[in-house]
Amino acid sequence: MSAYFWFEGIAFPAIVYKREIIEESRDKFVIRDEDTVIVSYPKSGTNWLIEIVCLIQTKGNPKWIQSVPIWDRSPWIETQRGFPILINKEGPRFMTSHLPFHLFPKSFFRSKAKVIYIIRNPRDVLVSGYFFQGNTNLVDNPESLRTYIEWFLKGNLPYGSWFEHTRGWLSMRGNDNFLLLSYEDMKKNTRGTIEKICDFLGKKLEPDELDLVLKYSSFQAMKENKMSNFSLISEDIITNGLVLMRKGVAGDWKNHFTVTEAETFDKVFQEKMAGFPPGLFPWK
Ligand code: PPS
Repeated sequence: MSAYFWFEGIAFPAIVYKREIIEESRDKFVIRDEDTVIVSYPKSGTNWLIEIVCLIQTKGNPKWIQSVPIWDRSPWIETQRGFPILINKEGPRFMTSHLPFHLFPKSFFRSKAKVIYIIRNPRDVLVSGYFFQGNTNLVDNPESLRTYIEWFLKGNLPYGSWFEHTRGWLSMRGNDNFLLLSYEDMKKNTRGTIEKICDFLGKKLEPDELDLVLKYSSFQAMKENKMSNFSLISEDIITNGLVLMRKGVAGDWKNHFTVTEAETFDKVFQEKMAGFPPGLFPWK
């Protein structure tokens, strides 16, 4: 039996999603001008970004990130848990979504709400997803990485095709309320990226506050924070001990792809991402 249901051509893991909520998120959920949304294709560094934005809001004070689970600090719009929290919340909201562009709340496109979209080398997204989802009931269990690569290239995975997701959201480039970040830049220059996020959100941090944001959002600090490392996730989702904080590096795909797999991937990437300026994707 498949672990998914399909909505408008996109697969959603049946264990955490409901068709009605996906539909309501798109058609009825009202995004307000003062809201901020982190959007990503899964395994792109979403939780790292959430942690950073939470710490920016508290000026580096770790109390919030150490006392409230990450999915309640920035609820996922389209989930059974996140949706009701958000519709009942007053004031500016901070939220997250993995939704592809065409399923995102329609109200966003009439609002001034801010979206931060984070991208990551899709080869690393793939490897991260393979090791993560293989330990959950979110996807059908792939028998090998090769099978998972096939699914990834066809878009037969939760939230659909990475290529479509990225193409869709990149059409927002150039809008004032859209900030594009990459996992690779965040790794290379974390401080600079945090400053960029502060500028976008209109926040000013003192240098010592910025140091605290860096300290508490580091891979090691997040790995040790049970509110952020997914160790509190419900047992019916986990099959084999779930690790969110796996390696936290750029380029791990090179340890896993064969030469042929890398060539096949490159070919599909070139075809599907044709037309974007060279240099937009900051990975090799
Ligand atoms: S999810 O489940 O889709 O929301 O996953 P997501 O948070 O998008 O991505 C998980 C990957 O992000 C890495 N990660 C980090 N890297 C560096 N520094 C920090 N602080 C950090 N936090 C999370 C995490 O390790 C996953 O990548 P892999 O390659 O699997 O290690």
